[in-house]
Amino acid sequence: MRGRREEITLNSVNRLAVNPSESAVLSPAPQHTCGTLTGPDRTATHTVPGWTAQFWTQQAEHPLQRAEFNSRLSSMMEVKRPELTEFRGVCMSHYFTDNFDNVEKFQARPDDILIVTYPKAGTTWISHILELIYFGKSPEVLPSLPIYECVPFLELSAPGLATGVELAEKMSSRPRLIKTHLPLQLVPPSFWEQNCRVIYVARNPKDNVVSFFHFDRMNFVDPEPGDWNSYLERFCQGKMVFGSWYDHVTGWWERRQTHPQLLYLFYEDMKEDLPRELDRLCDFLGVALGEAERDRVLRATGFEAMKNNRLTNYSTFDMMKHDISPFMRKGMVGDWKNHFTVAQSEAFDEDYRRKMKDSTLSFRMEL
Ligand code: PPS
Repeated sequence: MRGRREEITLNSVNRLAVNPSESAVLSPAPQHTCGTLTGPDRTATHTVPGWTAQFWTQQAEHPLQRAEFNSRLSSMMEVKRPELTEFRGVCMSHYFTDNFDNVEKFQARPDDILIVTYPKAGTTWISHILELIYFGKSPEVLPSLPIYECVPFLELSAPGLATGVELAEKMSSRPRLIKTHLPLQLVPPSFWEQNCRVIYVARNPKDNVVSFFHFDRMNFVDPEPGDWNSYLERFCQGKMVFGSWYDHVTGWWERRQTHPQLLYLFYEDMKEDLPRELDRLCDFLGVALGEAERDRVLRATGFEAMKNNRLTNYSTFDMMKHDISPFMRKGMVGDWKNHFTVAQSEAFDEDYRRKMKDSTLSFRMEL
């Protein structure tokens, strides 16, 4: 390769996307990775799935590749907020259904681990715990890539990004950790056929909806959230992307009866006593962690550690605007008290009691 390697910042990437006199040398990303452009101080990263890129001040050796890269980069930056639509009886947005033919046909492997949550229930937290349990000992296996590249989001299909299915299919790590927010009935059949292990994390609905509201304000892959009052109403009606919280948490809770390979965890339990829940998780997985490794996992998965870790805090994900609200926002139980009025809380509790009356599932709204 010719030329001097240029230090990349987000600004220089943007400049490159519009200035043809600058050059990029691009190559398909190795194995299961996506291409990532990283700033020298690691404060600005741009990810273009399917490509790794090195930038050079002299002429590009592969101008056609540069053109394709630039076109993918541009389409990625043009993501528009979707409308809420209905898909097989569940509210969704097209970013999670456009690729559904391939999602449905996805071939799970017996050692895949499916991480399932209703959005904002602790997906990233449990994903990082699992990454560290399986790959934390070997830096060469756990690449310095953001979590959304190491743990593919199966049903995601957004402009300029490799689909979750593509990412999962390219993964060479064993086990593959795969994330989904799908309600039970939409999960690809091969996960059941292969008797895969499933880790479900549920969070109390009041904190869950608050977290979802702030997330939708900053995440442009989801529909416009509107104001808090109308958002809360829509949550109670199940008119959210991925449908009703009630259907989701109870559907997966019932599934435990017929799928013993399903571990059902609660965000509140993890907040209360993470070491205890880590031990439960390891028992379920049949993994024995040494004392030092266990300590390392616990230290790295505390809220502050994950908030300050660029690989877990989504600061590199372009469709999220952290100046509106950070992805790692508060990470607590009971923040709903700062959002619900007394009247909203009473009405919510009444509705909750009605909808949950036939279920053995219960939640703690505070610790
Ligand atoms: S997503 O977009 O559905 O994948 O989001 P998800 O990761 O499920 O949920 C994000 C919320 O989880 C909080 N979080 C944590 N809480 C405590 N400890 C740790 N380590 C942790 N990691 C993530 C995160 O802050 C979001 O909750 P809120 O209430 O918005 O802060």
